[in-house]
Amino acid sequence: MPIQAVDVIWMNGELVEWEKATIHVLTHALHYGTGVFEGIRCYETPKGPAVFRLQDHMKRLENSGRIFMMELPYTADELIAATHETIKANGLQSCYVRPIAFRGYGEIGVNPEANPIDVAIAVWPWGAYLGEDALKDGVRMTISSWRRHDPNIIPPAAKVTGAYINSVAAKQEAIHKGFDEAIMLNTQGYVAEATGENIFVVKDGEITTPGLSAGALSGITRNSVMKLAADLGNPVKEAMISRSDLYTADEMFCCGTAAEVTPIREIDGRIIGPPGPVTLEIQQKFFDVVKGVDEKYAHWLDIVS
Ligand code: PPE
Repeated sequence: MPIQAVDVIWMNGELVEWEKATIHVLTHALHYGTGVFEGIRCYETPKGPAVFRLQDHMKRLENSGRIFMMELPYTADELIAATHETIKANGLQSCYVRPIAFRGYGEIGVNPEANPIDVAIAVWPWGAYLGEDALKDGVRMTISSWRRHDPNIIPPAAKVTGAYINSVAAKQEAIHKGFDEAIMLNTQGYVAEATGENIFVVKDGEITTPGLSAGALSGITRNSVMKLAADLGNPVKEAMISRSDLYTADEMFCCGTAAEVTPIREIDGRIIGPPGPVTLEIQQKFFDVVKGVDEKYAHWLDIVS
């Protein structure tokens, strides 16, 4: 997805011009993947631009850092204020928000501890992640030949830059095979997640998703979908999901901040079909909530004042 440049990026406490938000080529994170990040969306609502579950995202960023002994030099509240400042400074009504904290320039070598922890927050307008038609018509997925990294290799609970090489490999393979996205199995062979989304399966009216112990990122959209589905009278069950569960599903969808709630219409030549009623109901509810139409979850919306 192309980046649409805006005016300024927040870097280590200051707003800097977009073109000047650069780093040294010997930045530790570039060499060793020592960065933690988030993906957040800000939606246009009747009360103005609103960031969806901002506090939860900043908390996860802090936790990702904690797993890798990276104590962030800013508190979650400071990063929340910085996010507001950056959105306002760029005059955006809706956007994607990308905070990143990473080991910067200092030493080269695997031990990162002499390197500073730099923090940046970028925002830009971003459309539908899996393509403009994806939200309406659904996407085609394939099961990757690459396995998801295991909790004792790289914890899926941490949104760490280095781990994404696993997603990159699976994504490229899927695109080269002619699919939109890859589903990754864990080392035991059960469904973990997609390269940047959590997976949900609907069978005989029952909704299931892999548990976090299957190697899924604790997605904030996943958590939101689980709450909304329960409200709609159809609570989601966490279960071990095998590839045949995917092939025989009545409906499937994936979700994430970037992908929002995207239906899956085919998996490896097995046609699941156009988006089904359970998927569509959850998708509608999700957009009503993030866009401030449904007031019940107003506390999830962080209004940029
Ligand atoms: N799994 C993975 C591997 C993942 O990267 C994401 C988010 C999710 C699940 C869903 O998590 P959440 O956004 O909290 O619901 N992926 C982010 C980055 C995508 C990218 O290409 O970069 C995102 O959706 O912003």
